[in-house]
Amino acid sequence: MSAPDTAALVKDYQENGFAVAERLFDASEVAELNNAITEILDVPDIGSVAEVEPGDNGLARRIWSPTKQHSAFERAAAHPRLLDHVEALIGPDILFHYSKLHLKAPQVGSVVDWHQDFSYYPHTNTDLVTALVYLDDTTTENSALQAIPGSHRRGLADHYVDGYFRGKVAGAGAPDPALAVPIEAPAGSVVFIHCLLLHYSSSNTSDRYRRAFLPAYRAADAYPIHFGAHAGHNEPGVRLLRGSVSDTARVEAGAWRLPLAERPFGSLFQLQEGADKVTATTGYATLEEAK
Ligand SMILES: O=C(O)CCC(=O)C(=O)O
Repeated sequence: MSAPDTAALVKDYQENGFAVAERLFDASEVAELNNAITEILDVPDIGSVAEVEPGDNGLARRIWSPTKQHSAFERAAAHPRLLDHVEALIGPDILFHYSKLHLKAPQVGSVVDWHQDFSYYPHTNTDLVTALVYLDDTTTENSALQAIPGSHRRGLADHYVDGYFRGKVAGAGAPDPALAVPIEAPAGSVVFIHCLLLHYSSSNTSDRYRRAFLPAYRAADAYPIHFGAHAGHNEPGVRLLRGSVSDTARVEAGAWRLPLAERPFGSLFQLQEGADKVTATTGYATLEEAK
């Protein structure tokens, strides 16, 4: 199979910090992934596989490490079509970093506050990309990702509140929402997010789900510079998907504030909401990702 034409994707990514590959996964592949979600959640204790929305609706908002929970996600994360696009963005030597899955339920769907992914896991360089795979047709109403184009070229914003890392850009430093661009796309499309892109998503005000699978990748010569909870949890699962491993860390000059949180957390939802770490009975203790 010939390599896809990714010139426009690369141009968008370099200019804006994000780029969309429409319908990279076809309808049957999307259906397979949505069936896999149903299978993962078909357990007596949903808290053993997922994080639930606050309150008492019992709805899952986040499936932990879906690539570890179902082979359909493992295959999708390593799909050659997806990796061809990742390669165009970060080069031929590709590590799988980690994965997660967000389920934004109709009329619910927790907010994801403004943030840059790199604030959670600083590395020696910024060739880290998250692929957000929409599993439903996605519009502003059902919580399309929103981003500030070009923000990936302006360094790392302040993700601290009251002296601790809170994984969000809040208060006076928060971006003007009027500058945000909603990234709407049909099911099966993939939004590639540069690790320094400022992005957020609102709650879901529609009657439709917005499910998204998020495998994250990095160049093989990008090494973590902070061995906190995220690296502690995810580094053992990092593996080569394409190309060669690197015995050399490529280092971009810069000063990166480290994610020193006040207390342990599982997901970015928990951290941004200021929630206490959830108890072992929910299963977070074994499946948490710290992002
Ligand atoms: O699922 C979303 O809407 C956003 C996810 C996100 O920004 C993240 O997990 O970093």
